[in-house]
Amino acid sequence: MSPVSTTLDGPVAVITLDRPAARNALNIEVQQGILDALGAIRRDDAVRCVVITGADGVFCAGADITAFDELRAAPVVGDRSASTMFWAELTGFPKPIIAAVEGYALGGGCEIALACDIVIASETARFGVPEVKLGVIPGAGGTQRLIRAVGKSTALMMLFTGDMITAAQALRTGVVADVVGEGEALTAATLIARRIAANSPLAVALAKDAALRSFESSLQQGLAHEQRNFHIALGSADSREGQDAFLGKRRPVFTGR
Ligand code: CO8
Repeated sequence: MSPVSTTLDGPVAVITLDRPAARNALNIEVQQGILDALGAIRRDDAVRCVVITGADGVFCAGADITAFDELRAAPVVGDRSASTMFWAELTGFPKPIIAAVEGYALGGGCEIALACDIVIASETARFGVPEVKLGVIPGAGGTQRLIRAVGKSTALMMLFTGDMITAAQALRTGVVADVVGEGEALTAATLIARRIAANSPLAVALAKDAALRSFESSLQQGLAHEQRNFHIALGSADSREGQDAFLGKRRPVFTGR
């Protein structure tokens, strides 16, 4: 049985990591499974938003600790392994991705959440980067995205101690957008995904592209990129449809063109 499953709920695709005996740890099969799922979703215009979650009350316990030798064997430069391709696809994905986190999001699991656009957590969720306890450090954005998400002091406390933070702390520091009751993260994330899917997919993709550019550029460069995307959106059929629908007091029907 595949350790990753995808279900379609109208325009929302839910990808579930399903390897509960190892707390959904990321072995090659899990990473290949998410990579394949994202590839199919990327090509399917009917899917407008993605939710990633974990089965059995755990998001993901990080890299598979039994498989570190595979990681050691990978070349430092030019690696085309499923792992490298998976992280590249996740972080460069054009459609919005929401992480629905129940239970532990540790190591690579925390890095998946940090790479998603929005994180919704249940009140019992725990986030951590315990890599130093294993003699390694995060290798998929954990040092870079965590510090941007929570600020220097909290990030370094987490990175140096390996201690977890609670959902409440994650909310306070901005790692997560909302905290819901235990067992409700997927439902809450899916509701947000449906609201996103009702908007112009082109405008949402342009907003994602412009907003994430802020991590890579100066303010002036980011503003110039925003202007570029703004004018692309303004010239789209979707922007005319949005305008007509508002003025005609009806629901818009967006096509992504
Ligand atoms: N990898 C492999 N197996 C795991 C992992 C994991 N990350 N996490 C849990 N498991 C397995 C356990 O070994 C156990 O297996 P078994 O039943 O056969 O003994 C089973 O899952 C259940 O685990 P627990 O009994 O520990 O379950 P608990 O609910 O008590 O605890 C925890 C759950 C808190 C998630 C706990 O299992 C834990 O701390 N796991 C490890 C978390 C961790 O350290 N993650 C970071 C991994 S490193 C990383 O992500 C980046 C690595 C970069 C590598 C570079 C290498 C060169």
